[in-house]
Amino acid sequence: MVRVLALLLALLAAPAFAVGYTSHPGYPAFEAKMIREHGFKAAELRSLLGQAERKDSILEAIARPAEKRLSWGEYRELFITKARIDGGVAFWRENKGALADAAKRFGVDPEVVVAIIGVETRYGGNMGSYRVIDALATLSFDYPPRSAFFGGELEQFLVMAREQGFDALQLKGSYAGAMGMGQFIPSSFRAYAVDFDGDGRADIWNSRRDAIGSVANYFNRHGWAAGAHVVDRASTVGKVAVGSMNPGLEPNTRVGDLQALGLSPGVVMPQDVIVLPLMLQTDAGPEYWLGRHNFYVITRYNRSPLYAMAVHQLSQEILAAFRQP
Ligand SMILES: [Ca+2]
Repeated sequence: MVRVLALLLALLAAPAFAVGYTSHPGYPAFEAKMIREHGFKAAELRSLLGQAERKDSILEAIARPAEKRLSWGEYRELFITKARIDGGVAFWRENKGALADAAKRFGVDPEVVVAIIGVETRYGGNMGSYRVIDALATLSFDYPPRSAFFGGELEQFLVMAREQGFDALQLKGSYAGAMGMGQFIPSSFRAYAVDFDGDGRADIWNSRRDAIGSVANYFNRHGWAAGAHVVDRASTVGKVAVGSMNPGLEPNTRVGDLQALGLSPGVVMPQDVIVLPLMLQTDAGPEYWLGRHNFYVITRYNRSPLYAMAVHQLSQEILAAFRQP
């Protein structure tokens, strides 16, 4: 029996069982591009992609993201919890220096950086268990609706691993190839990740200082205005023009024109400020909100109004709890 088990284990461990992507019909074009544009060697690419595995659970997950399944009320319950608020206060206390340095250098409020890391990975507690190469290869080669996007991310990933001296077969991330405490996809890593602890590379998995600096830099580069309003509650004044609610992610409506849509701002705002009118569903009925420029900036991280609302509200809860003696 022991001998049979040992044989089984040896068979399971044998590389002959790895699926690999080098025989996929889409592989030759990818290989040619990596050689032509980035100077990779064919043998090196075949070794890497030959060890990448198709994961059906990734194909299932990509088809039903939380932002599309849940109402605002349900989404809010997932992220605005006592555990996540307490976790944010603890993370802030433990990383006070790094958060203060990032706020100073990048002009981004610390509570927003903390909330992003909290929503993305529970402060680094859940950074994803897929090998990034499996996630990106599966989505590049076996998910036609987004193969162009994920093919680009696979390309960026291999370049990134080479640049930073990471082992491309070891790095872990989400089912969509998002990495580290702030869940950067490879193109975002290359554009925005920073080495904020000065050890020579941006390690957003293991260095909290690097993760904090990288999220703050991302917000800085997308135009975060420190201390400015993010989103304010609106009240209804008559019948709401439902067809004009949630018109995208960018503010598009003058405050002066809100009344014609059946809304009135919950705070004093000049008539010519441009806002994003939002209607978000909860069990108790719809909530109405007015997104500002900073709300739009949060959606540059994840293009969903529910996500931006959750990050903002979590940031405010953490800030309030952090300030309590
Ligand atoms: Ca570093």
